[in-house]
Amino acid sequence: MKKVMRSLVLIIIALLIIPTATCWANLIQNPGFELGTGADADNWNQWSAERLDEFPYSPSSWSLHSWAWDGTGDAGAWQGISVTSGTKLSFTGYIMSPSEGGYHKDPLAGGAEAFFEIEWWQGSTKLDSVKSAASLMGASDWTLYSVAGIAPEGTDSARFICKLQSASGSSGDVYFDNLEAGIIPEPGSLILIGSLAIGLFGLKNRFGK
Ligand SMILES: [Ca+2]
Repeated sequence: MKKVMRSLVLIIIALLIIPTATCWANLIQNPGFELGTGADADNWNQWSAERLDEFPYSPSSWSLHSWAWDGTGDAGAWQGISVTSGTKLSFTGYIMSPSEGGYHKDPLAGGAEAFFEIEWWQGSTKLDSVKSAASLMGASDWTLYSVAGIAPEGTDSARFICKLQSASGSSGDVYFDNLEAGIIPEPGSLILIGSLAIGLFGLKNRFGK
């Protein structure tokens, strides 16, 4: 009887954990730019950016490369998902700019700034956006950057963006890799999961005697 109850409790805990884990499934398709044809990465909309097999985030083969060249403007790549207002999203990933100099290897300079951004959209109208608090503005080894935000009223989609912002006099190369995005659960649902877990442990102790 004790064994049966223990198995039952473990099965219920497993069923509770499965939907929780789904909340943290990566919402980014092709998050490491490993899938694609030549310079084009599958699932991504790229502008002034290309998929390159130089400087990948080890141990992968490919990353996203963008460049700034004296006023070429913003560059990068984005992909979108459907969301409802009030949804809290997180978006993280690695950014690097080479220090050696040369073709595809110039450090960011002259105000060129690389970061992650989440944009909130309603149909074809951009409502708002939020960018990572920190950004990369010079040579740097692979570093983790993150951004999080809550979808405002009226949102029906969100865009995850790897962006290189530049202006007149900006230059340099930047690489993005190993991205991850997810829905941050509401505190209420975490309390509910915690209460259920405490209840189950109580049940286990009661039947385990
Ligand atoms: Ca990669």
